[in-house]
Amino acid sequence: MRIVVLTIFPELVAALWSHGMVRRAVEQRAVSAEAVNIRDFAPDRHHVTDDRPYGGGCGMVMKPEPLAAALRHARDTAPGARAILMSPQGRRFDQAIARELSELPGLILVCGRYEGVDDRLVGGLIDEELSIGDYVLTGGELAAMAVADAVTRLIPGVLGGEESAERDSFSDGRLEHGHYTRPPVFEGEAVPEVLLSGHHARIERWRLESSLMRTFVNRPDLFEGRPVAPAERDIFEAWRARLQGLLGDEATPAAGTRKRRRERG
Ligand code: 4HQ
Repeated sequence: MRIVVLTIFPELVAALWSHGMVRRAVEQRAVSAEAVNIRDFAPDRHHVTDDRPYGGGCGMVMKPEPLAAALRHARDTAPGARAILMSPQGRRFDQAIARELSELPGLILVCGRYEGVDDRLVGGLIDEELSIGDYVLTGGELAAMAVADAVTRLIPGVLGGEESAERDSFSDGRLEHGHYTRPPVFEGEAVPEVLLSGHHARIERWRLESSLMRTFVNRPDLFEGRPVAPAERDIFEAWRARLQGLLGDEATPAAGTRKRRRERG
């Protein structure tokens, strides 16, 4: 995968490939990453990339010519790449989109500054707009880095153990289970007993239950519009049984549903 980021602050973006797992991915040649300075494509002597907005008002707009030239250059060095503008108006970036992008031959991530880029670029040289969330950044760089980071760790070979990506939060529509390491007791709090037991089946079940509980409490929206897997159903049924024990059979609507089904035979 080739990733080219167009920015007026290439050092800021290059910090991503100088550290940690993304650096290793570049060293392994799993990705080739480059931050291209848009200013290098400004034709005038002072390499100006911004100008005043037509119609007046405060703030500046990114001039289309340097960006267009930088984009054409990037397309030449990244065949088949998708050109993406970082923008609050874009499709909301998530793990499913990260997976989709990780299967492309290349990404060209365009970072605006100031009030944004001249709108004529959006309909033309840009394939798609992506947003990393409903808040306003001073530039697209942090958004591009978030996308490049999330995509890079999904490229085959980058994580080492591919199953690690399968266990990630969101990859199966749930948050991840809790994690613990030594010491066994920290500030009076012990690691859950089962994790020290060496009993793999029970550990797997604990992890699934932890994952479901954290999702249920923190992000119940993640359960909407997706099927409940059989192993998940087992745990939900166990919760239901415990709640019914606590509240009494008739007190829960679910108990009523079951009774009616029994009556229907
Ligand atoms: N931007 N997700 C770049 C964002 C943003 C976001 C605001 C994009 C400033 C110039 N980008 N302009 N949120 O806040 O992607």
